[in-house]
Amino acid sequence: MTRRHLLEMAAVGGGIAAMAPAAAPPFTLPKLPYAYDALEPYIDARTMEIHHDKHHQAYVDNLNKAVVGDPALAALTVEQLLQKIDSLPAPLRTPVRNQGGGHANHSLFWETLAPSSKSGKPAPKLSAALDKAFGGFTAFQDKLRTTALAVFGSGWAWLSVSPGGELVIEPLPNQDSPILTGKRPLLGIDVWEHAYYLKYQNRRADYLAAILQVINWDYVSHRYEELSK
Ligand code: MN3
Repeated sequence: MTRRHLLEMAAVGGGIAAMAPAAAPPFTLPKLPYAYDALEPYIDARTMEIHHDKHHQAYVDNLNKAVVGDPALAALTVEQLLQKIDSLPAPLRTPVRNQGGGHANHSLFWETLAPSSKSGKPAPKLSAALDKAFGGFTAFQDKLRTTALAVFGSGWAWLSVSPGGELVIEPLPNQDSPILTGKRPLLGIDVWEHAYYLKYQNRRADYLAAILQVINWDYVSHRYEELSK
């Protein structure tokens, strides 16, 4: 039962106000779309388990704590919260940026990964856009990898669609989402040490070479087509 289903049921049943305040917290940890060990040997099962069950859960829990007592905000999606961050009450902006960003970023991250046997290639429309923006798939991968390698401290390297519809690669610190600057994220590479330290320790370059073997290009291509409409 997702939050959206609950809201729809509540709406059918007489309005969102019919939901008891003691209902389940508004934000919930999405299930991994594959087993913890599905990305082996590139990403190890223990890292996936801790990353999803502990790190992502903590962003969800902290976001729930931040919006508790504010039903209007709790009724929004995390993407909507990030989109309207500048109009939120001042005390909420930092938790939404960090915890909401962490929740949104990881929710997308799990979906954009797949076992290497199912990684595939960008579909024609995305492939053409990558060629146009970066000069080819190999050049795109090189740019994403070097951008991720250069992130100082904790952060992500992002492939996003800009407000003007262009594909852009950018590094962002911490859990800052591309949504904060009006972009629509397609694919993010998490380079917080929690994403790779158990298997790769300080060897971020090795982790980056590995994770590029387990990108779910079907998902990313489909997302690009949806966001380009
Ligand atoms: Mn992470």
